[in-house]
Amino acid sequence: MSEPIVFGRRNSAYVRVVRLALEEKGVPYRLTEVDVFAPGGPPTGYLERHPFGRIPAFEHDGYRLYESGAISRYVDEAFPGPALQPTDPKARARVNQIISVVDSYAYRTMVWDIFVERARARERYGREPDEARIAAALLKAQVCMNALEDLMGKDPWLAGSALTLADLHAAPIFAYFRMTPEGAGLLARHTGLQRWWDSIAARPSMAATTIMIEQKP
Ligand SMILES: N[C@@H](CCC(=O)N[C@@H](CS)C(=O)NCC(=O)O)C(=O)O
Repeated sequence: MSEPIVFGRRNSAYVRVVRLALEEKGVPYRLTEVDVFAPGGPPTGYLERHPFGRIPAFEHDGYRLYESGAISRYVDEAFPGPALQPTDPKARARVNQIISVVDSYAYRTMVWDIFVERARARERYGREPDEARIAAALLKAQVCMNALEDLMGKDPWLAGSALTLADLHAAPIFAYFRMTPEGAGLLARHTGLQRWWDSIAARPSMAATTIMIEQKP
């Protein structure tokens, strides 16, 4: 079997999901940098890998795949290493529910409306952060955090007693969110999630996939 290839940028939250899955499984892989945010759009030919022009895309033994959820599940099922999904149907559905919550309600709110707006508005858009947008997003972020804490209950990981894909899909989003003062403050007040973050942040997979700006709040 050949080494899988991940196409995308190192600092993308969704690319990091896939890289975290590969790291947790202990699978060597190659990261091929693709900048879909370049002024001219995705590089020539990239739309053949991903018709929506997003990252990540993935290839393994000539098999091409896009969508981080499909890729992370493939990685878990196609390679040896610790299982990242439970076999029990209810527990597995919980993992999928959390992935869907993170994808549908947390990503845009916590990364774009809060992190990018607070920390990147000046360099990205040449303007001051839109405080109304941030304030509205913080309310939505709290709904997400309450829901995740509720689903997590007293477990150490988001979907039970073992690390799963649910944690790997959520961690890159929280990595950005907590870099804002508002995100760090909200996380500190959600003690279950803060404990979860402290555990996941300490994993070697997180160190191996650090987003370059991660250290700079
Ligand atoms: N549903 C996709 C979302 C991927 C996604 O939105 N990736 C972002 C980077 S983190 C992207 O490519 N954005 C480019 C754009 O919005 O044009 C997945 O799960 O892979």
